[in-house]
Amino acid sequence: MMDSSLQEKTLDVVKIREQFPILHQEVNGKPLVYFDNAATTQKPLAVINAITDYYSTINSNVHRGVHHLSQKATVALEESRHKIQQHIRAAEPHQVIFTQGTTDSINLVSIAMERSNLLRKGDEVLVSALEHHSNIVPWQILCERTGATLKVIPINQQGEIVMEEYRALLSENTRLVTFNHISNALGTVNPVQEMTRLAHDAGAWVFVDGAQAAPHTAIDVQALDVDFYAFSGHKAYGPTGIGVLYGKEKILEDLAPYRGGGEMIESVSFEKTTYAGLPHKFEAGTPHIEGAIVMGAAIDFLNEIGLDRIATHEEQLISHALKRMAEIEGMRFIGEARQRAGAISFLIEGLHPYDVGVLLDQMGIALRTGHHCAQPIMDFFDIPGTLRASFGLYNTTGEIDRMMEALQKAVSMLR
Ligand code: C6P
Repeated sequence: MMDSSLQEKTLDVVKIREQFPILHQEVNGKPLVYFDNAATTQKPLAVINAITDYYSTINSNVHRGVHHLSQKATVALEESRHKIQQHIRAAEPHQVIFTQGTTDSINLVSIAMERSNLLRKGDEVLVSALEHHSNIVPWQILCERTGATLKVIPINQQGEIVMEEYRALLSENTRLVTFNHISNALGTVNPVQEMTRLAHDAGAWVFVDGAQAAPHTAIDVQALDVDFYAFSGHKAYGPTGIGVLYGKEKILEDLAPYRGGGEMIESVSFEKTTYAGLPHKFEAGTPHIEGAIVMGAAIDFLNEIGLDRIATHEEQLISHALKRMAEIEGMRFIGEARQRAGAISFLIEGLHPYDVGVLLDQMGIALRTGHHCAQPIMDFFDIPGTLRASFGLYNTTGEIDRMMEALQKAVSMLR
């Protein structure tokens, strides 16, 4: 009998789930409930098949050969770049640089800024207290190496950025402000447009970590007016090992390259090497060709469903989950931002999150436990970690109800 809750209001989830073979398995004798989408999403057949298609039909190196396959692979890769450009509403395809993922995109900019001698003692980089380690450590290294100062934009008990304190931190010394679009640890959605406007008023650049936004919300880099925006393919139903850095054209043109090698040059001699234009200047070596092409297939998949519908469906999941989870005695939500998406972090009084996570796994439910690579957030709340349920477009309210049964069972076993 079909689970009636699968037929959700906004999306035909039954049909969508048919496209995700991995979801139709049992874990520990129970149907899998996958609530670890913030770590990585599962892949639809459109993506899985596109990988096979690439290797079965056009596998070849790109931008190098006159032969048929190389040209086909090159066209497919550039078409994918074009798709991504349109998807994030960038002005030009060459503002889309293929990287290994969000972490790589952040390192690219931080290293390129150092090489371009853009920071010196007295300069300041503002980073929000809501960040994943990937959006902290590269900037810390940049500050250590240049003598600049890293300053932290505080958050409140709801897990929201404190805007008055942010305004107060901005000054003529601020060179860069960085924060995520959506927090992986708490699900907070940050006011990107407003924060960017304030940073620009102070003359600073803005780097937005969009790793958790790409699967949940439409992105318009020009409306947001950010200087840089990064995301990963694997969190948005695409392959691992591929991601994107978007940057404003003039800024990217002026930045020094961060890796040297083939593909990123115009001409090489022992006396002087000149660099290729965008985007190739930042794409040294053979790229992750299959990943880049298949990321385009993932974008097609998302657009066929529609990000607005996905966002509405996921809002329904979050509000159903928050309502149901509040039934558990001792439930403590970590992060209760007014604007939230993607993830719910929580603790249950008297229980260690790891113990609960292990019991849930035994009942077929995949949640993440721990600090979620965001230790400063855990320090702020004075906790070692949380349990985190993070949702994707294929999840259902029925699955949330199953998680609830499992949580109740885990609580009665552990108490
Ligand atoms: N967060 C999570 O379970 P990479 O590994 O480069 O694709 O993404 C890193 C990253 C950067 N920023 C944010 C906001 C993220 O959420 C992540 C990855 C995963 O929350 C793995 S720790």
